[in-house]
Amino acid sequence: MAAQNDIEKNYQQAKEIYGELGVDTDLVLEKMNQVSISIPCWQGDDVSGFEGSDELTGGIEVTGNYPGRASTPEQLRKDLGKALSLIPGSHRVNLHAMYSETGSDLVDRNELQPKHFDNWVQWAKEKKLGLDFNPTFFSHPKSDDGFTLSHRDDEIRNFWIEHAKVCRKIGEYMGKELSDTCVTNIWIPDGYKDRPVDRYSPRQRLRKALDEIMSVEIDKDYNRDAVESKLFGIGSESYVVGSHDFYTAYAASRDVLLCMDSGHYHPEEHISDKITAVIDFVGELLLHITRGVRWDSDHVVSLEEETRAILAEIVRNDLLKKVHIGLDFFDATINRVAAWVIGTRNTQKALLEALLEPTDKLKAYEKDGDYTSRLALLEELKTYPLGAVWDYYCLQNNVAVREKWLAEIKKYEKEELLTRK
Ligand code: RNT
Ligand code: ZN
Repeated sequence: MAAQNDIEKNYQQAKEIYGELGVDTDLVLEKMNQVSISIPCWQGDDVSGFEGSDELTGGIEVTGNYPGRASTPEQLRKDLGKALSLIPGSHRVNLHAMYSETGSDLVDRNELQPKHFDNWVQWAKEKKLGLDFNPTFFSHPKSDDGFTLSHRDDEIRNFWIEHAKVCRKIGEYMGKELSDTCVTNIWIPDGYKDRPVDRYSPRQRLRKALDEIMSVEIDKDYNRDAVESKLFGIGSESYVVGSHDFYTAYAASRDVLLCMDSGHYHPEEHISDKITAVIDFVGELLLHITRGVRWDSDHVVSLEEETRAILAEIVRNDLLKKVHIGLDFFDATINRVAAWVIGTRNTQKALLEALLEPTDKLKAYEKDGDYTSRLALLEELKTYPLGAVWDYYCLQNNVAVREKWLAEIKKYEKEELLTRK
């Protein structure tokens, strides 16, 4: 493993190499520290939550039974803390309503209050983290038939409307307490396995339900709302009420963010191309960066073509303030703490690569119609010393360089995870 001296030496060399292209690597590393990534708490416990439910519903699926799953709030926070200590920069944790802590009280989701998330908020304060939030519209008896906010039954639909309303208040509370705007994201599983005859009424009900939810006054400095679209789920293969067109139109016509999950599209359809298509109409975006393998499988984010393309789009178009970068994966076949570290560090590497790009130069080639130079430089850049800058960034932030973090995870696995029943 490279010694500190080597890392610094390699960085100096890389600095010169990028410098020749007019890229200031020191400045890039300052920018790196200003970008926080929203890390999904649900990777730590296979989307189980603390309500005692033992079944994950809603058409999403976690496979694997790697030992050490967090089953208490303390364990989940401890695991998150471990992961965060191996990720450079300061970040955010994304919570779901099912991660409430209600003590011995049985509190249904329509009655949740900010106090049920106080432990999370105190922990986030200590760790200097932001929090994001999601109402949970699955793994609950009232979502068993596959419909929530678009349910034809008023009572059930109203239950879920109430749930979303209290969640926006909780998001506002989190944002206020942490002086850091919380993004509260609505994703519902509603849809049909087989071809419906009436595709319209559920969408009309969903639109009205959302309007009612959003009519509750919220301080936008503390909470912003997002709606997440989807193509299909398990059990909703033929029709999803909250489809891409539905939510794009909804977000564009309301003061609400659009959430695009990179696993929610046709395999050849990419959200990297969608960012600039919608941003001027929706104002701000939330991303759920994930890796779909053949389907919406929520594999851990990899440093692959689409991840790099997404981050490049954000940086090239100066959209870091308008695009909230969140991750969404849950894999139970590998160490769950390592999964957070791998997925987040990969997203950061893609961000770093994007920030190190001499975009002005490339744009000038494009403007001049010199597509040869554009392609030549884009391809040469792929073997530029990104790794040397990344290593130095980790060193600067006092986190393990290269795969050194893995030894810490193995130790944590032995001392903590494997002792869990
Ligand atoms: C489901 C959505 C949603 C969930 C989380 C747990 O398809 O992607 O974002 O993954 O809310
Ligand atoms: Zn998602």
